[in-house]
Amino acid sequence: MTSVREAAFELFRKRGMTTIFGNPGSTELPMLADFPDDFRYVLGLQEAVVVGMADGFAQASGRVTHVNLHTAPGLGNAMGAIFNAQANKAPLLVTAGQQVRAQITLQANLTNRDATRVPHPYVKWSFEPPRADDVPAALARAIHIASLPPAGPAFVSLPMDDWTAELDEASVKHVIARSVSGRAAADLEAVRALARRLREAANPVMVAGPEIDASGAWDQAVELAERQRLPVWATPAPGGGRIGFPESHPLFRGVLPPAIGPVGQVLEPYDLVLVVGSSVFPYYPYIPGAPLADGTELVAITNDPDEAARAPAGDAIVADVRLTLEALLGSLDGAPPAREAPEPLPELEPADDATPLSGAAVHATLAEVAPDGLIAVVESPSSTLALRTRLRLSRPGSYFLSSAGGLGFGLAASIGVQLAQPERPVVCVLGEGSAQYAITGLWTAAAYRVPVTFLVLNNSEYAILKWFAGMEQVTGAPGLDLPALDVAAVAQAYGVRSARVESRDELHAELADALGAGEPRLVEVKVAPGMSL
Ligand SMILES: Cc1ncc(C[n+]2csc(CCOP(=O)(O)OP(=O)(O)O)c2C)c(N)n1
Repeated sequence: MTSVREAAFELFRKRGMTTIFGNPGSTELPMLADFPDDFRYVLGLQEAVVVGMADGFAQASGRVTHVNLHTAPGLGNAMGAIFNAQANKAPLLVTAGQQVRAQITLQANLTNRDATRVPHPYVKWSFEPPRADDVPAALARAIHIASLPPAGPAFVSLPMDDWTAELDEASVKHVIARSVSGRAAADLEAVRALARRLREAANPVMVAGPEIDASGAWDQAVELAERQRLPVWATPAPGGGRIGFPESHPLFRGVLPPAIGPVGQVLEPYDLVLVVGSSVFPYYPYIPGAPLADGTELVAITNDPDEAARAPAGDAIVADVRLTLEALLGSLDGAPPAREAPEPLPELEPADDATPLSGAAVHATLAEVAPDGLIAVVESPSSTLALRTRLRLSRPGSYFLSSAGGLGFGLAASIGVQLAQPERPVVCVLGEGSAQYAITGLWTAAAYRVPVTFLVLNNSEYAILKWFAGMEQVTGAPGLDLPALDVAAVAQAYGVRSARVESRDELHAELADALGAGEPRLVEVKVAPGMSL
């Protein structure tokens, strides 16, 4: 005989899921009893932070990651972060405790009423096992569903008395042992047809999306662009949560604008647009126009049937991005096309040193001190583009941003990313407003000595919302100023050493020190109001 708990932990162990992110309550304690030594529990102080950390860990490790929440209120707190995780395609097993079975019907306190309906729109599967005996199979099913493409969160509600139930070992051994793999190759006919279209195109272009990085197709994307002499644009910034192409590469052109009309215009000079690993497109805000100009065709490669189905224009191949690029490269053997490589981009103007610093000056300084292999986790809305332009990140797995734009991802995810990638330096770039949505994550960074460098750009406002107000012709909106937020002092209170700086020299020195410190540090820099490009 074995207990449900023993069987569940054996399942997690087999799947390499030995790091669990959580915030416990009385309904979760039975799961955590006699916590095995080979597992690590990472405590977050609020559930949105717990899910954000797990999201970062799942994306940076490529593994299904378990996040355990406290019944109804914990799950409720986590919803915004689960919304982010589904947009990020982060493979998460989300579990929450539930009342003992004998008290669900009478709805005792802490019953997670209609537990499966709560996260329903944002998870791939939502389930409460009908019997304790079914818990291991339900967990296994959720793990497989989370990892199958497109990856995303799956939810299981777990009545607290199930963990000690006894099971016949033979009944769970197959459930624990089995694996499921979901990388599907593309229809060869469709790949050959795409190869023909590419060969015949006069002026084709590639748009690189986040799934290139997630599927491990970085080298194939570079090879395809180089062999076919394709200029490369990054998919629009708000939805493109990962970088899919080296941004210092001479073929790289920049980040597409995020709205329908402007994207159509940027793509107008090209006769064939090959979108790799992105939706078409993560648009926001609404600026109408033609999604594609007359004379421009588009083919998207995506592992997400829904992305393929909802695209407003162009054809799509639904399959694993790396396998499809490999097949495409195979079909393109032969002489390279007689196309001119695009002109190199003009050199950037040096950033102005005037104080308060611009976002561009901050990111130029970060670029000066950036150690090899730097990973940037980013939530600094008014300076995201400046960061992309100045840092030119060029290695896989180097950039994470919430594809859904729900604030609170950045600070939390950076901790998960660092835990998953202990050998690489991680900088978490935050607006002072964004930092507040997951501020308690600083405690976790300090308590577990997770050596993230938090760089906070403080402009005393919600700058991006003021920009949106201009776009939307809104005047007189309240709630867009943030006077007197002292993030450095808050960091100290959570146990993270911090510094507040104003000049570029001070920023340079503090950042360089923080990045080499081997412990979490926070550097808060005063920046000028407004957008920074
Ligand atoms: C959970 C959540 N709540 C509210 C918003 C709306 N929102 C988008 S950007 C933003 C302001 C961010 O301010 P800050 O981090 O200071 O960055 P800045 O715009 O000044 O660069 C807000 C409130 C959001 N995206 N997510």
